[in-house]
Parts: sequence; C-alpha cells; structure tokens
Amino acid sequence: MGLVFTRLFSSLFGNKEARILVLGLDNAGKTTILYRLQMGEVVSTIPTIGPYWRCYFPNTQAIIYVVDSSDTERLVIAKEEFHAILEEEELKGAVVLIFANKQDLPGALDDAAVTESLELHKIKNRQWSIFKTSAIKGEGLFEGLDWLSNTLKSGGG
Ligand SMILES: Nc1nc2c(ncn2[C@@H]2O[C@H](COP(=O)(O)OP(=O)(O)OP(=O)(O)O)[C@@H](O)[C@H]2O)c(=O)[nH]1
Ligand SMILES: [Mg+2]
Repeated sequence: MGLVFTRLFSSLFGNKEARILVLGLDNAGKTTILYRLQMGEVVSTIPTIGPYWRCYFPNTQAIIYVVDSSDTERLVIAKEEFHAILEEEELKGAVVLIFANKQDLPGALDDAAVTESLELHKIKNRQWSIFKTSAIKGEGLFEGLDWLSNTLKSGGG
C-alpha cells in the first residue's frame, strides 16, 4: 500500500483547502495522477503500510483510492486494503472517490467490474463514486475531481 498525502488548493474546492489522501497498491498510478492534476502540494509519500501513517488520517475530508484495473490478480488485495482503510476510525467521515485507472490497457476491467471486485456495495454511511481513468492519457481525472468538489461543497466529508 502506497500513500500520498496532498493538499489541493483550487477553485474546484472553492479556494478552501481540502485534505485528501491518495491511496492504492503500489504501481496503481497514484504518483502519475497527482502529476497529471498538477494542482496539489504533495506533502508526503510513504511507501509501506504501518502505524506511522495513521498520523495523516485526522481531518482528512476525502480519500482517492486508485486501482490498476488491469491488474486483476491483485484486485483481491486491493479490496482488502480498501475495506481496512474504511474501517479506520479517523477516516469514518471521509468521502471516497475511486479511480478505476489504466483503462487504456487491454483487459482492464470497467467501472462496473471494479465496483464488483472491490465490493463497493458494502460501503455504508458514506458518499462514494467510481470513475474510469487513464492517468497516462489524462482521461477521467477531472470528472472525478468535479464529483469530489461538488460533494465536499454540499457538506460531505
Ligand atoms: N497504461 C497506463 N499506465 C499507467 C497509468 N497510470 C500509471 N501508469 C504507469 O504505471 C506505473 C506506476 O505508476 P505510478 O504513478 O508510479 O504508481 P504509484 O501508485 O505511484 O506506485 P508506488 O509509488 O509504487 O506506490 C508507471 O509506469 C506509470 O507510467 C495508466 O492510466 N495507464
Ligand atoms: Mg508513487
């Protein structure tokens, strides 16, 4: 599990600072996505899971969970890590945006299939949405952020 913590400053977020955690297995595309968006200050990148990174959890308004949709072998691990994150007490209020990334690759699962694999229907008491993205092509990322900013503006997170 890699983790990137970022503060996004943007008119998208009404000039309010939004504290966002970008999470996902290694190689999912987190760094590429943040580079593509070029709208955040990447505060830290922490390569491994552990007690240490819990200090980044308080006051997090949103989680962006990035999945390599072509890495079907590791989707089970991605699902388990994802649901473990949702269990974290300090992240209970956070809105969740899922990026089904690497849609440009042959064999990539679409959003419906990733929804099923990650068992997103099990999410309770939380606003979430999933978007198909290709970080390489720059597709789908801003659609997802639009959803996120609208959700945060309307009081989610
Ligand atoms: N084809 C394709 N490749 C992608 C996409 N997004 C990222 N990649 C590639 O996947 C590899 C991993 O991307 P990173 O952005 O480094 O992944 P990461 O999640 O930051 O990985 P860690 O830092 O190891 O946790 C790189 O070779 C990227 O170029 C995508 O949408 N399509
Ligand atoms: Mg990275």
